[in-house]
Amino acid sequence: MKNRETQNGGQTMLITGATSGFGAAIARQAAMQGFELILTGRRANRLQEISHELGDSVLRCLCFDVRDHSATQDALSALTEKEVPDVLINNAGLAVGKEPIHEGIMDDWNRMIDTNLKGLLHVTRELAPRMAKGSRIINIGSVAGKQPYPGGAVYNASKFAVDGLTQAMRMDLLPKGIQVAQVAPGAAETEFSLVRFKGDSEVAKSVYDGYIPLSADDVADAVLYIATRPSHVSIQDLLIMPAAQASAYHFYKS
Ligand code: NDP
Ligand code: 8X3
Repeated sequence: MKNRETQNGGQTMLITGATSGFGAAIARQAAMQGFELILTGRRANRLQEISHELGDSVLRCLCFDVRDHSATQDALSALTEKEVPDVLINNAGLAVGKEPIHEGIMDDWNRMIDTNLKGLLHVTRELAPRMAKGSRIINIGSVAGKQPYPGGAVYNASKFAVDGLTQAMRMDLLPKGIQVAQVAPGAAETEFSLVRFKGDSEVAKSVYDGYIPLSADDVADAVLYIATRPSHVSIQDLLIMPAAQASAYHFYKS
């Protein structure tokens, strides 16, 4: 297990899903704030691009699918003691489809459950035993993990699971001195809707018509706030919404 006093700056942050959206924005803001980064995702070209952009702040890029348990183990077990994160951001995730439950597609359901729930478990099981006292784990949940909405059933279930897991992980990791937080965003314009609607860019864009959604930077700012609190301060759950969104399904659109 890593045994190193944590201080702001010079800490290591590992981000899953760093190739776009929140993960890439977190990487950029964390680099600005002096973190050294381990960036992960499936798209090697994107990892290369962001690594090139962030230069010396990036210690290592790891290309693997969080759904694949043994690939996750192989990639993460290669980390040196210095590379074991002081801050782990469990961000990789997705929604696929928006059909009602009776029309749902099994392959879509498996992708969401295997990524959002099992992927988070695969990464956490590998890293938590090596993380030092004073480290933090920040899980990216969603308002969809606090309130369900029509057509969201399995995505909702996967994010309700993240909410429950975050609370339980916090209890289990308390004696190890590892803080566990959740950031639960509302609607944010990233590649999320493009993935959800399987590449249909018109439908994806229409999700954000008539209001100003969160940006990836808005969410990254909340994550960095949690990651940089003094070590005796634990932000446990942060719900961040666009001003035009009151709940998972109440929007004020003009
Ligand atoms: P993006 O689609 O822009 O980013 C998703 C990231 O997850 C990508 O870097 C992708 O990388 C990675 N990822 C997806 N599947 C896998 C996998 N099997 N293995 C490894 N990495 C994977 O979406 P967001 O940035 O918006 O989403 C990030 C997180 O935020 C997700 O957990 C999402 O559920 C959550 N969220 C999003 C909201 C929104 O409105 N945008 C609101 C609330 C929560 P790659 O494809 O290269 O593997
Ligand atoms: C993503 C937000 O409302 O599209 O978690 O489910 S929502």
